[in-house]
Amino acid sequence: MILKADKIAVELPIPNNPAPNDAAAIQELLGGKFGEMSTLMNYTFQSFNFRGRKRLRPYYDVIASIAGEEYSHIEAVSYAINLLLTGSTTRGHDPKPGPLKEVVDARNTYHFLSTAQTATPTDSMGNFWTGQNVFNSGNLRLDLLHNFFLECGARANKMKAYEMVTDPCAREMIAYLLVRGGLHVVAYARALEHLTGVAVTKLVPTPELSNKAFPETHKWESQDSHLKLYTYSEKDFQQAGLIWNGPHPEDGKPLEVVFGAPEGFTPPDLEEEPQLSAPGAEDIDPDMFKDIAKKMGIKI
Ligand code: MN3
Repeated sequence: MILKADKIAVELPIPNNPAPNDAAAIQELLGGKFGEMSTLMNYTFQSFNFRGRKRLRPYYDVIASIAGEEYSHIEAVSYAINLLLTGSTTRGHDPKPGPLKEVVDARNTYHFLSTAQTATPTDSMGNFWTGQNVFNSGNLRLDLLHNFFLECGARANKMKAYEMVTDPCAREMIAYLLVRGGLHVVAYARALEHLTGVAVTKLVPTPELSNKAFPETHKWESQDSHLKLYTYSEKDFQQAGLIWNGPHPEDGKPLEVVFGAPEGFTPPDLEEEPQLSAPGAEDIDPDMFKDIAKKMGIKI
């Protein structure tokens, strides 16, 4: 089961300018083959489908813990896309001046035709994410090898996406994912080491460029975020610590399991976009909710 918080993992600065084509590029990190939807769904299915849990519990706990975190990553990428798209059309109800005309040449027209100027479950070319991106053979060694490869591929895409976009909103989000995805690379490398004795952490970092080359990662690393594996549960998945221990392969600092989730930040509020009929519901009176809340003793 999952417990949700109305928080976002990384505080995103408001973009300097709307940038619909930057948003289109960032879509690769959401719905691409190596995007966050893929990591989320790979580890989710692998944890649901895990056989031999009694004997191999620590591996299950690592995969299930990381699956929990990936939900917060699809959320972070989506919010960055939403913020980069905000302001790229003219707000208002009057269709005659063509409030959407500014975006007719935007690379991803789904952002405006199919949604309310918001994220889509697609890659950077507008291809919809597919379950064919999920690999779950059931063989622990194969699945962990796949996950290690997936996280390295994801890291490569994050690095390239960072190099395509210069807005602080996009870069802040990517840097956070580089740190956390970098930790997931190490986690699957450690799991493979425990399972086989092969020194997989010697392949870290792949690609070879260190996260330290990306300035926005520094504050996360100074808070030891690259060392902390969160279980996303107060009580469960504690055996992840039987695998997640020892020195970090890059800086030698001790790896640490944290029971629970990071505190997070309040998610940005997205303004209404009347030219996209979003959200509509014009005749909802906020006072109606106030009255109901008062009667029910709910704080709003
Ligand atoms: Mn991730």
